[in-house]
Amino acid sequence: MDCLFCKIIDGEIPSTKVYEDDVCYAFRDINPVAPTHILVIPKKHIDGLDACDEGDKEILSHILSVIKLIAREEKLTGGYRVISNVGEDGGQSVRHLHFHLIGGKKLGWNFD
Ligand code: DGP
Repeated sequence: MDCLFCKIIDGEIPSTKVYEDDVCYAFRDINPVAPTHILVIPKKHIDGLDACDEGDKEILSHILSVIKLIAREEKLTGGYRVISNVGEDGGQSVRHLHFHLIGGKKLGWNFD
């Protein structure tokens, strides 16, 4: 499968790793929109949140706990935002499930 994020997990494409375990991988976004902008992705290829099924529940809950852990390590004490874009209207450009962890500044709320 020709998937950019699978290649990042495999190390074929370099990335700045923030966290890794058996289930997920986290790395810094190439186009950060805030001082902290990290992507957390499952090692299992899943196209997006819309492609998750019952069997992926443990992966999803694990990723959410990892996000909390990373936020603590990144010292995002003032808060942060977690986003998963889904499909074309949602602005998803990479069809491998990912959660954006964004913080380090006061975030606005702007949908164009
Ligand atoms: P989304 O638009 O929600 O599908 O987010 C995809 C994100 O992936 C986007 O913020 C930019 C990031 N991205 C795309 N290609 C690369 C890459 O090669 N390396 C890294 N670190 N991030 C990438």
